[in-house]
This record gives sequence, C-alpha cells and structure tokens, in this order.
Amino acid sequence: MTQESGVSPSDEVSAFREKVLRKLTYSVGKDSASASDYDWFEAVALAARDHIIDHWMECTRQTYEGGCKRVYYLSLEFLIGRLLVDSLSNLGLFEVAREALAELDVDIERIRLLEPDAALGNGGLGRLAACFMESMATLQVAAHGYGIRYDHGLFRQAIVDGWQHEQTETWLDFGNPWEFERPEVSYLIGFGGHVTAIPGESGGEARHFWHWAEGVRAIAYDTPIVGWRGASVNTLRLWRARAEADFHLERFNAGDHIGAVAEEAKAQSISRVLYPADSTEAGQELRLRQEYFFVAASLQDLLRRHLDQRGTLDNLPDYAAIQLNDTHPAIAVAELMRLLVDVHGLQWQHAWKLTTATLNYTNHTLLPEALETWPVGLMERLLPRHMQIIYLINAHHLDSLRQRGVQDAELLRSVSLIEEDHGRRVRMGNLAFLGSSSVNGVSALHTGLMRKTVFTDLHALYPERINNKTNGITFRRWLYQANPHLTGLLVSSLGEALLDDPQHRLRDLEPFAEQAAFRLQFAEQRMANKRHLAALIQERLGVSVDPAALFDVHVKRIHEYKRQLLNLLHTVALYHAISADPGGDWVPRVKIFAGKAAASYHQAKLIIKLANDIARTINDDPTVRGLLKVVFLPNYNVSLAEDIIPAADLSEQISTAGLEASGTSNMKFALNGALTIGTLDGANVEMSEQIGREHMFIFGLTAQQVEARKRAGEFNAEATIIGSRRLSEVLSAIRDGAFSADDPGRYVGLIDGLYWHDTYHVCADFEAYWQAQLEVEARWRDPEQWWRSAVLNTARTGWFSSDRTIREYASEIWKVM
Ligand code: NBG
Repeated sequence: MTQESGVSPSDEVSAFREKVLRKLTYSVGKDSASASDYDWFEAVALAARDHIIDHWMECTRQTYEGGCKRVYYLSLEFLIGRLLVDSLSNLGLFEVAREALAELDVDIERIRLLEPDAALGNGGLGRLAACFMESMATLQVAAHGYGIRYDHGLFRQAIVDGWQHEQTETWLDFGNPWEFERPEVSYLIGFGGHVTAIPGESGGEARHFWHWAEGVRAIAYDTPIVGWRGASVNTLRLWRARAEADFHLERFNAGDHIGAVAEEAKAQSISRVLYPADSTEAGQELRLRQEYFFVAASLQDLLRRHLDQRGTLDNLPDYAAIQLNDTHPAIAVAELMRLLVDVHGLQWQHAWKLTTATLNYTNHTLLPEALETWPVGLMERLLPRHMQIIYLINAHHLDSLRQRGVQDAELLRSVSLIEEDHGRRVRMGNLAFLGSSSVNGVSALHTGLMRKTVFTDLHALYPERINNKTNGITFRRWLYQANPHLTGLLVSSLGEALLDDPQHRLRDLEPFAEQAAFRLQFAEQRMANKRHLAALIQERLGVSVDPAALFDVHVKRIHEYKRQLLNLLHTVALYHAISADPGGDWVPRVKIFAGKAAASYHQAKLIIKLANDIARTINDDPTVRGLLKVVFLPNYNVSLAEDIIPAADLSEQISTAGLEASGTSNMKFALNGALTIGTLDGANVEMSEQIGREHMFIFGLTAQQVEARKRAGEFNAEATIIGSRRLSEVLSAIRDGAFSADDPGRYVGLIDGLYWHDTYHVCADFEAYWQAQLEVEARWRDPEQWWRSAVLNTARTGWFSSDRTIREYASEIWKVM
C-alpha cells in the first residue's frame, strides 16, 4: 500500500501520534476517550493536511519566484474519491500513521472507510481529471484544477426491488477536512441583461458594455493535491455560488419570508448539484449557468494572477496554458475574448491571437447526443454579450475561409459555429475547436475518428490542430493503494525503485511470467482480493459467492453502447447451457455488474432491472448452484472500484466499436492482472498492441465494419437471430417473462427493439462474444497459461500511466517540459 518497506523510525511515529492527538483535542474538540471513529478520521486527515501545507506553500512560492508557466485544467467534473490514504501514501506516511494510530488503539483500515467519496463527476471524464491532477503534482507541473464545489455530488444509487433509485449524495454533511475556504477570493459573475456600445474614436473598434441583470458570487475553496513522494503540491480550486446579497432583511421584516431568501436560493442552485449525465446532453439552462459560472470565475482568477505578476496580458500564452476538459468549459473562448477586449481594452485581432494561443481542447466523445449545442435564444437571454462575440468570431472565421477560396456552401455550413437546421444553436465543439491551438482525442482510434467524422471539415481546414493523447491512470491509486497485495509482491520481486517509475520498470516483470512459483504467488494475491470482495458481496447482497470461481466483471456507467445487455444475453445463454447439462464440466463463474444510469435514461434503468431479475432467478435456481452466480452491486463509485478491480479475473470492455472514446477502467483492470474480453474500441486497441492480442480475448465487429453496416442501414437483426438457436432461445426467454414472472411483458419492448433496430449491434456480435467466452474458459482451465497471461498484462500496462499522458500534454501542448 505504501512505499515504506522497513520499520518506520519510532520518533516519526510518536511525532505523528502527538500531532493526531493535538488535532483531536484542539481542532475536533474531543478527547481520546470520547472520540468517535469519525473524529479520529478527521484528526488524522488534519494531521496529514499539515504535512501537505508545508510543501504546498513552498511549491506556490517556487512557481511564483521561478516565473514558471502554469497549467490550468478547467473541468466541470473531478471524480476524486477518498483522499486520506492517497495523501498519506504519497507523503510516505501511511505506515507511520498506521502505527501511530495502532498505539492509540485505532485501526486505520476502519477509519479510512468513514471518509465519504468526493463524487464530483459522473465517470471516466471526471476520474481522468482526478488522475491528471495527481500526475501533474507528481511530475512537478505547476497546475491549478478549476471546477465547481457541488453541495451534492453524483447521486447515491439504491436498488429497490431491482430498480435504480437516485438518492441525494451528502459528502459535505460532516464538513470536508481537506479544503480551505477562501472568502477573500471571490468574483462577481453576471447573467442576463443587455449590451451597449460606444463607437471607437477615429474609426477604431467600438467598446461594449455588458449591463448584466443578475450577479452571482463565486467563492473559492482550495484543496491541495500532493504528488508521489510529496514531489509537489498543486491546487484544486472549486467555486461555490452565493447570492450577491445574502438575504433581504427589509423584505423579511415586512413578512415576505420566502421572497427574502429566493434570490439566495436561485444563486446557490448553481453549485447545488452535479448533473448526472454521462455522455448524454443535459440541455438545461442551469447547466449552461454552471458552465459559464465556473469558467468566468476561473478566467478572472487566472488573469488576475497573471497581471499581478507580469503587469501585461500581451504575454499571457507564455505563462498560461488552459486545457478545456470537453466542451463543458467551451464558453471560455467567448469569455476570454470578452475579458481581453471589453474589460482590458485589447484590440480584437490581438485578443484572438492570445486566446487561441492559450486555450486547448480535449474531446471525450463522438456520440452525437453528447456534443453540446445551445439554443441561440437561450444564449442571447443569458449571455447576450457572449452571443455577439460568437457571431463575430464566426463572421471572421467564415470570411477568412472565403478569402482562402473556400466557396462550397455545404462546407461553410458545416464549419460554422451556428447550426441552422434544427432551430438555431451554437455548436460548442466547433467553438472550442476554433478557439484552441490544440484539439486532442483520448485514444488513437478515437482521434482518427474525430478527423474522419465530427471534425472532418474543420480538420481539412486546420490539419495541424487535431492530435492524440491516449488516456492514462495514476498507478498510485489504482495499484499501490487499491492493491497492496500485488504491490507488495511486485516490490519484493522488482525492488522499491519500481514505485518511482512503474511505467518503465513494470516490463522487468515479464520474465517472472515464466516462473511457476511467481505465478502461484500472483494467483494467491488475487485470491486474497477475491475473498475480500466475496465478503463484501455477502455483506451487501446476502449472496455467497465462491472466491475460487472466475470473477467476470462489468463495471462502468450503464449505457447501451457499453453493452451490458450483450453480457446479460451471454449470462442467460450460459444459464441455459448449464441447466441443460448440470453435470457437465463447467467453469464456475461469478458475473459481477455495477454502474449507475443517468436518472432520465429509461432504457439504461431497464437494463439494471434486467440484471437484477436475471441475478435473482439464477441465484435461486439450485440446478446451477456452485456454477453460476450473478450480482449487481449498488452504488458504484471510486471506492467500490478500488475493491472490485483488484479482485477481477476477467474485465469486460465490450462497447460497440467506434463508440467508447478511450475507456480507463480497461487500463486499471489490466494493470491489476485481469484479462480483458473486449472489442477493438478506444484504448483497447492500444492495449492489445502493448499487451499482445494473444493475452486478451478480442472479438466482434471493428469500428470500420460497424460504420459500413451503418452506412448500409443494416440494423435489422432478424436473420442473425434466426441463424443462432442459442440467441433465439435467450431472447425468447427474456421476452416471454422467464425472468419477470411478476410482469411478463416487462422486456417485450427491449427485445423487440433488438430484432428490428439493433442500434448497438448486440445481436451481430453475440456469437463472436460467445466464442470469445469459450476461449476464456479454455484458458482458465489451464492455470499455467491463465496466470502467465495475467502477469504479462500487469507487466505490459506501464505505458498507460497517466504520468506518460501528462508528459505528452506537458511537452507537446502546454510546452512546460
Ligand atoms: C468519456 C468517454 C470514455 C473516456 C473518458 C475519458 C465522456 C463524455 N467521455 O471513453 O466515454 O475514457 O471520457 O476520456 O464522459
């Protein structure tokens, strides 16, 4: 779990123990006799925080004095999880803290579980931002993350009678020991109103004034993020919304008790709750308010910092690189122009040069429904000056193309910032593209598809702009902290130095794959993790599973393109096969599912219900007992992922090819030695290049084939279904209510949909998937081969370290390395 190997020096332990006791007394206000576990958690967190603060101030001072260029990572989501073990471990204090607490009769393993997950994100995109923050601190890239401090993070998922219910998440109920409120760092953010202009003198540019109607205050909350071995400490600055005036005393005294606080409530709603939408459009006015709110506060903050230090904005791109995480902060293009031109008085062309040289954009999805567009009417009402600026950017853009000889009306329409076809809307993807010097995708395949699909025309006009930065994960959290058993084994085999450079050193593990004794140890650490997960399953679901069975794991957001349904069809097919021949030589399996569906995504919620219906039926059937179990673990989050991933034997990465931009859990599983069954999608493609296809189970249509079928309109699956007896039987069983006796018609629509319009090619890939699963079983029956592949998966996943990814961003995009 941590980097310390030997016994911690006892004076370090006693110093830490004293610190914890002081925190408990003077900050928490308890003595050790009456302290609850949570009090202890808080005291330890505060003690750890003190260690971070010394480094933090030092780093801030060094960046300031060194005049370094800073990176600003703007993201509407940071899916952080818990921070206690992360911080202690990166500070090299985990063992010290464990011993110090043991001396106080407190078990660190128990209290670490009391920390709520900071779930300020939906899935991969938000977790990537959190991994990047940690890697930037490790690599000493001076960086600030900017986002929103939501009162309520991603909803808590309860499963009631098999259905998902969304409950309010309350991570701040007991306060947050990691953050610092900065009431003195606050900005007023405007909305609505109108714009006036005064003509420029002697033919110069006019000056515009935005008289906004409503002001909301953004207040900064800072969380220090410490890198590996305390290398450096960066700041995650999250904004909270407050009303300009807290509350109208006169109205209150006049008896209008509700009206007196209405304005406050409206303002505060901006940072109230995270939008639970993953890869789907959240076309709500409040969402646009959130986006503008955090962008405007962050840009004002970084311009102030820059001006304080440099006194001029002319050299902004030399000292600041801004990364836009998806289109959510794309309004930054217009806001930066507004600040430079309207507030700081720069000439338009000059401001445009500075803006495009400072901003960069990462695209995370090609799903059409997730590419943000905003109705022009809404923009005009909420952000009237920004709408003018967008029109002007668009006019310059289209003029410059015409000057370059581009006349094709279709082409001009497609690269315009305004979509005219479905009511007039602003295309945030195009805005981000035009306003940035770098536009990147998150895996090789995805970046290629960006060039060929959504951004074809813009790419033809600006062929240098699109580049690839394949995602990565921080090994500190996803190996050292999540899997102390495996980490211990790796360190004892490869030495401590592994921990400082796993990206390269993990390769040294390859020869160990050939050693029977090592493979056995590798299998033993997995077994320990599986026992832990089995206990958790027993505790949460009351289902007992055999740790010796193959743990087949599919955890991620529930989405049709991620094809949990395909896995469920396989589950039922397997159930049928075993039931028909219960004495056969079957590989015992546990199918493990977890994941949340967006609250309004009915089809995804129905798939959750189906998983639970299938689980109940199969688990209750004595015929398959000991051979097949199915579980759906509720409330998937970062902490649950840390329990599940190290215990997985098989990792399901089976999205319809071309639709998963990258995936990052695929990397986490492989790093921990699970074998992947997957399509050639997202980063699976590069994983197969690194790991070797023979150590994965790759199946199914390629992105090219999917595209060809789409072009040919081949969505009807009737013939495929008729051609596969296995599939027909599975579909009929589900359709006819074999898993839903209480409501036999529940899945008729779902299954009929597959027959007539199989959008995600579930049926088309079914047989190939079945065959790949047979290969999985064959490999599993041959432990020598299975564990050889498993070790090689770990050995060859080093390239997927987010340190590698961040180095690429830092040297090729931000130019800070
Ligand atoms: C997600 C993709 C994943 C990818 C992460 C991080 C969005 C919009 N996109 O495939 O679906 O791994 O981003 O890049 O959440």
